[in-house]
Amino acid sequence: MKTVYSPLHAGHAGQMELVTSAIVPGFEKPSRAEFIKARVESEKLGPIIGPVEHDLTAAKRIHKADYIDFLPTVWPAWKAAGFEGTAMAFTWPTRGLRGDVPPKRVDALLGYYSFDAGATFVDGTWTAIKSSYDVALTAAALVKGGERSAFALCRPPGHHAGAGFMGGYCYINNAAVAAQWFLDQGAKRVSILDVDYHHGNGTQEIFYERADVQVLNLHGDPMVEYPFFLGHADERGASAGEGFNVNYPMPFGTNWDAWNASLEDACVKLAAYAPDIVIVSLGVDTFEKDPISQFKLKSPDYPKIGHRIAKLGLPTLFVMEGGYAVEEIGINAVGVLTGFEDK
Ligand code: SP5
Ligand code: ZN
Repeated sequence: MKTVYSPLHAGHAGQMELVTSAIVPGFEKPSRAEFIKARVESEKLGPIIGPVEHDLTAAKRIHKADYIDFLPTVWPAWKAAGFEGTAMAFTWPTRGLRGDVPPKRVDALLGYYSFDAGATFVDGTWTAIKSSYDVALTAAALVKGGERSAFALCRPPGHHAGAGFMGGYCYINNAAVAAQWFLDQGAKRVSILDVDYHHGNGTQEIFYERADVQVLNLHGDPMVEYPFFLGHADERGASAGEGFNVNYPMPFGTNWDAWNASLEDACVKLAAYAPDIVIVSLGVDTFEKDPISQFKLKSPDYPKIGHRIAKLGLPTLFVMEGGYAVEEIGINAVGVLTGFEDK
């Protein structure tokens, strides 16, 4: 399996993160991608290639144009306003406020275009977002070109980003962009299997009323886990999309056996949908030692995930999402990929 990787992710570094009761160094940090890349090399998964640059047309097929156009302006506007440190939102247009009038200040616009304080900017952030998008589209093209699979080593991740907002370390929804791109290239149906610990609220929102993208999501129960406000089992899609969104919320402490039962059900539904392409939103924050998560998967479980996905027998694009136990992130993420290849 080929891996697509860009060193430009590394400029998205050094930001601060708001968590319950504190501001701490960001969990979503450059070493994540470097540990994964090192493991791809040491496991000899296959060649690592650089991305082809793309314009933003494919991003605007699923994201609002004004939102995408805002992203490269953030850091220059932040500096021009005389602000320092990490550019971070602090006010949001929730119920009872106007969500239809974009304000003129960059610190206010950060809130206008986000749902939490978790999508922050430093000077290298836009370049990293763009490189992550290029990585996803380049890997998608490998699969479209006939490869059985490809690995988009995306950083920053994407699955929390909706049509018009960022959040949860995510800006452009790389998996959703790739899904739409496959459809635009002639695919009839695409399935997105999101195994990240957190619910992929952005992916769900983007495709919620559509029948041409099936979205299957395994995650911590939003009654008690981030992103809290989406990801319940009764969210099954709407209008033409009725039945094509499937959520598997699971309790804190979920181990392999329980998690695997959800994976099995999702794979049965996926096979019944018979998509042309499978996109895996590959988060490994389900790991027992993840610093921000509450599931109990162990390193030997990750190859079993890949093995089950391979049994579907479909062209498969892996898109990197979360995973914050950096020492083991390479072992676990690449474990899924080697399991897929049955090595
Ligand atoms: C892509 C992805 O995995 N995004 C996750 C965003 C999670 N943001 C909320 C994190 C809350 C962490 N609180 C626990 C602090 C541990 N001491
Ligand atoms: Zn996650």
